[in-house]
Amino acid sequence: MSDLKLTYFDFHGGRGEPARLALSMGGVPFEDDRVAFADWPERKGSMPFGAMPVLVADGKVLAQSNAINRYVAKLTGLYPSDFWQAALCDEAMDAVEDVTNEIVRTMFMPDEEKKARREALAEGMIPLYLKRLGQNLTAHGGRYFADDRLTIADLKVAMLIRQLRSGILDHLPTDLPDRVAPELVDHFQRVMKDPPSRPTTPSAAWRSDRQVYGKVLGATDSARVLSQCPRSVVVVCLTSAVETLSLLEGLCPVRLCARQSCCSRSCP
Ligand SMILES: N[C@@H](CCC(=O)N[C@@H](CS)C(=O)NCC(=O)O)C(=O)O
Repeated sequence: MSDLKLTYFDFHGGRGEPARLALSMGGVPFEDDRVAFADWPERKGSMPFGAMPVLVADGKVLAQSNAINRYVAKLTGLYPSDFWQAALCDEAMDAVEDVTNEIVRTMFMPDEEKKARREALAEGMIPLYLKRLGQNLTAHGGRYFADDRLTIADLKVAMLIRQLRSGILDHLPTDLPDRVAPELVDHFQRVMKDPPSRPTTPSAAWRSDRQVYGKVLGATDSARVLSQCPRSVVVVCLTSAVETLSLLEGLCPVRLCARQSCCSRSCP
């Protein structure tokens, strides 16, 4: 068995989570290297494309999330051997990447521009993609995206649905998946019920060296906010509370700052 290290941000979502879930579900041991947002600037330069996830297998480095997903899924039996079924799996994963790329593009936009762009996405591209993914799911029997069984594609689509419903993304209505593709919501709930696929929580190391302060902010681009924070303090946006609170589960008591404006270093 390869010696594996998977490096990704320390939260239970995004591009790194499907591979984490697949390895956990497959019982494949791996080093779960979680990067705190505050540490990202100093680690970015060491990543092949300046981004994560990155997998190191026996000292060899692999970047690009879907390449990692496919590799890990082959190791864990979550990738079809039939070429056509494998292509269906890839189709779903690439569709999720298209949506993710569009959302990520809005992350650092000024608020008004972000609002307009996200509202446009919520009217156009995202429902189009969700509907098509839902139709694909139905066309393949309604339970899985490919091969009549759980594959890495199911994990990746489920992560997108969870993110869209979580409320972490301002200006995207959280009921969008329920309205336009309820079959994807059922699918997400089924996938998440599988005990080994439950989301992982932040690592103990992350917990132990940070105090967490909740702060009521209008925006939820936590990567930007967190990257400005001193290591000992993490400021969390609480307006879009669902995902944030699940991230905080078991971490420590959340304290709300009295002031409403966005800051980091002046936090207690
Ligand atoms: N095409 C790449 C995109 C990777 C990517 O943009 N990752 C994000 C996290 S999901 C990242 O590292 N962002 C921080 C940065 O770009 O500085 C992939 O699929 O892995």
